[in-house]
Amino acid sequence: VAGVLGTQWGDEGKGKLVDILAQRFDVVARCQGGANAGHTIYNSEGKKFSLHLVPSGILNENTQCVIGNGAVVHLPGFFKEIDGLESNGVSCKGRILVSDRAHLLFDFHQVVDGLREVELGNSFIGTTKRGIGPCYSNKVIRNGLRVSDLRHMDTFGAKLNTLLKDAATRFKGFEYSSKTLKEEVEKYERFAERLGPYITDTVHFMNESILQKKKILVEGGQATMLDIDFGTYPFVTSSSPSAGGICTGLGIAPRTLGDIIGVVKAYTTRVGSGPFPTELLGKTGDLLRASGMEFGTTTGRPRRCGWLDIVALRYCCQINGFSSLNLTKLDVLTGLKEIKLGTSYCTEDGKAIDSFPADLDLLEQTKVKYE
Ligand code: 2SA
Ligand code: MG
Repeated sequence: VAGVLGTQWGDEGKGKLVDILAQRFDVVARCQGGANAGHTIYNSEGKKFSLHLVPSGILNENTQCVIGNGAVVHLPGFFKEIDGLESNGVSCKGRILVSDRAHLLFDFHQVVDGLREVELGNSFIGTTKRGIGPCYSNKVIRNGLRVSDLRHMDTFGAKLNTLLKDAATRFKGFEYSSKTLKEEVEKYERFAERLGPYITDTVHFMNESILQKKKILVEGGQATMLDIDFGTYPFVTSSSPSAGGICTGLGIAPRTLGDIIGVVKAYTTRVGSGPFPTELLGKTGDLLRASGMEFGTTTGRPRRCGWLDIVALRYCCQINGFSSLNLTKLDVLTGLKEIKLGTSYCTEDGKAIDSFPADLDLLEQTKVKYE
């Protein structure tokens, strides 16, 4: 089992690497996140594809794709993505397995995501508003619905009703009526039927594939600096995009893991709020954004740009134990007279900071030393 993981704040170019490597793998799997990921890839004919939940391996016709238990699945979006792929000649039938343990992400999660952001005012997180946080919240508080619940449509409505009522109690702006519930349940009855052939015990599938010596590639979404545990909390996503997430998100043992490749962009970008020690706010930042085409795949948002942060990268290497790094977008730096690397941090009064700080106040005041 090999993995491709993001080492910064996402958008390092993981999708492109996965697409290239997929030709040598039998299985490509997602272990975390949902449609907040955005992977832009071009096929051999130069056609552009923007993938969100479907693993990038889908463009390679011999690859089997898995959406693991650690991922969250928004079915309307999933089917839209599949329809888009199929209408562009990419066959998905029988090639995507969706874990029966994965949690379902509903439209209402997206609404709640937006309401939470408004409520946060100036300290908003800058989420993709894809409902990721609210869906994982339900998972962790243990009242979420999973793909396997689609096999029990008789109790589905009552469970969903609890979630909708909770949201209506919690948020003033949340509109809810028995009509919305009824429509939603009817929609999911249709989805249940359509998803049927995709639903799989992927834990069993993954472990059988390992026994059969199939080659498996795990495609990370987001990145370690957005990890719920290791990232710049609370300005993070709600899943584990680090190496540990491969095991928990697919149900495979640590000792089955082989090469873990960290993808690192030759400079740094970040979308959304939160600390970014090497951020460039002036002309150089604008230049990187323009020549690197740094706009979100999912939301189209302009990305914040800055120099490569070696302190954060070192921290990320400790957590993931990469066997190699894939340096991307080096060409974007073409023409710059000076290219800087942030190699150490210190406090405002010059005291060295040895490791990547958990404390956001400290991080905000951090001075970066460049080479
Ligand atoms: P969320 O929606 O709850 O996961 O947002 C929480 C934080 O995680 C960041 N995040 C991302 N950062 C970069 N790329 C992501 N995917 C898309 C892309 C983003 C887009 O590949 O371009 O299109 O805007 C991604 N997904 C989540 C997010 O910005 C918040 O900081
Ligand atoms: Mg991306």
